[in-house]
Amino acid sequence: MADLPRVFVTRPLPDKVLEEAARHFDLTVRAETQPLSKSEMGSVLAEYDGVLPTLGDPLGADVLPGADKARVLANFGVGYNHIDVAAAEAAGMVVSNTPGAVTDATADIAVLLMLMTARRASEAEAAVRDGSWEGWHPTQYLGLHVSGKTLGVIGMGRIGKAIAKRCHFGFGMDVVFYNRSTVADCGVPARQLGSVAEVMAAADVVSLSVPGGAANQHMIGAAELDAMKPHGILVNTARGDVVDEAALIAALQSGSIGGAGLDVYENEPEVPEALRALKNVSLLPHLGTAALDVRTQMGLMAVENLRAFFAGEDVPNRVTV
Ligand code: 8YV
Repeated sequence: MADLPRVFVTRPLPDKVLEEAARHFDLTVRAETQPLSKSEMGSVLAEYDGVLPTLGDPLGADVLPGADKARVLANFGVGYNHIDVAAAEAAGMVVSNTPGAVTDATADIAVLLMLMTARRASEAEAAVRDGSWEGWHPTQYLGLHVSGKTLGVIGMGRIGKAIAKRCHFGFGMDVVFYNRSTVADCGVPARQLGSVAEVMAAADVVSLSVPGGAANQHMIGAAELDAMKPHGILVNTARGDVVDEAALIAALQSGSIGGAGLDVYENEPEVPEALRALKNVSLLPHLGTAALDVRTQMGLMAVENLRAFFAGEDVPNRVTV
């Protein structure tokens, strides 16, 4: 039997994923949970035929050109803004991701953040935990009742549609959205608006589901935040760099927007002290897909992408520039 392709997995993954991977590859699984350094990644790319990287692993234009062995990067996750796909292609590599597997779980977290922030759950729970809750009264912790309000979606792809579906059918929300290209079928009645600012202005809750990276960096800045209603809530389960975090903090501090529910940050895992000090925010540690069956499905997709590549087949979830 021919030698199996040598594949490097950059973090521990669910058992089922590693068992499946071990059937197809000569597998090395790194035990550390945090990203590799650039020099470690350089060595991996020089030594292995394929890599199964994850969020935050350094695969930029400063690391990839040196790669002289690896031919495929099968990313674990739909977002691949940590990979410079042009540099990977120039180095002769195929890149893939795991769409679909992440959709529902990520949309669930967006809805969770919407409700937590609208109903002031983080602030109120903190009071229960620290013993400062004084007891019920009729005007305590009044929040935003989202039922029947308007949801704004920025980026009407798979995840945007799943959020819209939950909010429309679950909470009777109207849906407006911004998307670069025209989206004819959102799965729910929805109105496509011409700009991000128009959506920010029309919605009570705005949820972001566009990719991170240069194209969308600071898509939500001071001007867009300024367009929001004073009670408006921003939800971000996409990538931290889509939002100008300093501008968001300023808007939250001044009360020009109502609140923010965040699962992602500009410099994870750093979360600015000024953001953590605010009461009108809900802050989660990039939980989007954190469920065993979801992470298993993502991993199996990545393994299938690798298997197809090494079998000389079309890679099912290939991404290109
Ligand atoms: C993943 C995500 O957990 O799929 C994505 O793009 O943001 C997350 O839900 C992470 O990317 C895994 O690498």
